[in-house]
Amino acid sequence: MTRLRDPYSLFGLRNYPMNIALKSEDFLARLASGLDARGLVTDPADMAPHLVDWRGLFRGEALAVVRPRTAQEVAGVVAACAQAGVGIVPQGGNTSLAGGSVPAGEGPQIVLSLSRLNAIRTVDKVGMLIEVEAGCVLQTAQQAAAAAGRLLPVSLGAEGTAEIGGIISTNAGGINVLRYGMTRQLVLGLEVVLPDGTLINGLRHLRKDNAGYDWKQVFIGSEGTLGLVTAAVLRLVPAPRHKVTALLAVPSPEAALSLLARAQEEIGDQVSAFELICGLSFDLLARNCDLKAPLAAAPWVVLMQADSCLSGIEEAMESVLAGALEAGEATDGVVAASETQARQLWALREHITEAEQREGPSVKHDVSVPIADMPAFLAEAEAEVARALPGCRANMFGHLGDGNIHFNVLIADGTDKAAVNRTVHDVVAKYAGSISAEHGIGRYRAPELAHYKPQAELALMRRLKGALDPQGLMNRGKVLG
Ligand code: 2HG
Ligand code: ZN
Repeated sequence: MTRLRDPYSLFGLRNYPMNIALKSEDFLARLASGLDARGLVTDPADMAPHLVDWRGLFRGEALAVVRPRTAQEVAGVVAACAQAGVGIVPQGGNTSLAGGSVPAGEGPQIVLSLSRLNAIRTVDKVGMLIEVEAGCVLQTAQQAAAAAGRLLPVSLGAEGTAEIGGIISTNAGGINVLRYGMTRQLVLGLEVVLPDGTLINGLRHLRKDNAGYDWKQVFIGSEGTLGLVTAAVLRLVPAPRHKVTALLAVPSPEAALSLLARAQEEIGDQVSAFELICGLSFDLLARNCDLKAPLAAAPWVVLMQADSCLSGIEEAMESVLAGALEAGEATDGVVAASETQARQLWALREHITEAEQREGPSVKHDVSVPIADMPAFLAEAEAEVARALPGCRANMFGHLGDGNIHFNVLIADGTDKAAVNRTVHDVVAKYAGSISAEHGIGRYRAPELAHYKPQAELALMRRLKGALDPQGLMNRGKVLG
């Protein structure tokens, strides 16, 4: 085993006087005794990918990366950490955009990777649910549901890497929220490990369960700061057999909202995705990813999808598009004629993050405002960026149907990122919006949460944190800072 510095000399005893006698090697040996040979990683090269986020913006240190295979092993590791006063950073696919899954804060910590708990335990076609372990990759769970003729309706760009535990811990959003809701709406049951190592099995296969507090909600979206998700029961829906995808040039966000209203009136809740993308995103896609939209250049573009178990959805979409073109809500449009074409249209949307990353430094904002206020918000926030941050450009794209836009600012080297955040978030606050619609707070937005969240709500959050994690071991430095 690699010899490590003693965590207490490493991080200072002053703040963490819990178990003074404990030495890091004794502690790690104790962890190793309950795990198999691959369960404890201390080699710096093997640990390295777990200590940095995928964008290379957030880095941290850990005593070890611990990789248990079962919920019982997770509980044992957490209990040992609780006894030793060692912090725990839960980690799934490490796809966070908010630095939520790499170590931050002070004191000795381990990264607890859930990736080896990756079994799909049940796919229940009649009960329309799936029971799956936390480390299962979202796409693998989607494929298992599809093989049973069902849909697991969480869909997002990172689905080939993101794991179910992280999806639940961050209450992930994605492109299908408009129709199926956030992850929270899909969770029927959870198995969790509390910060003291208690394992709680709430994996009930029930649609209705009003017997007592719905405690699972506390662990959904709390970003691993209150406990660890080890397995879940998720709701499935019937897999739609007919799907229609359209890309439309629109003159403005106002026009896009009229188009959304038209689509919802004519197609109803079968509109499953409604994404708004600004012209700059297409410049970035062409320049950095060699991807081009099959449309005339436009200030804004809408990517819309509707799906249904019944036929007729294609005709309904065509009628919506004809109406939109006639009313001036759209100036150009294409409808995918095949699954391949639909994938090509979605590839444009899914590559924006990569195209933006390749362009240079950017500051991300994942904000929501009331849907009807989105046009005014976009105009005001863009004007404010131009006024307060000369040389910066707003790359705006996202889930208009959910009132959630990724208002990312491309910055010049040396720009004060905190000032960029404040410029955008002050406009969000003016519209009574949220500074995190779907990516979470993590480490990145913790100072902004402290600034914008009302004191009474922060106090309530601290009471919850104190009740469940009195030692402050879980995901230090995240959410509440
Ligand atoms: C998306 O909607 C993701 O594509 C990522 O939430 C957004 O890169 C981003 O800012
Ligand atoms: Zn998004």
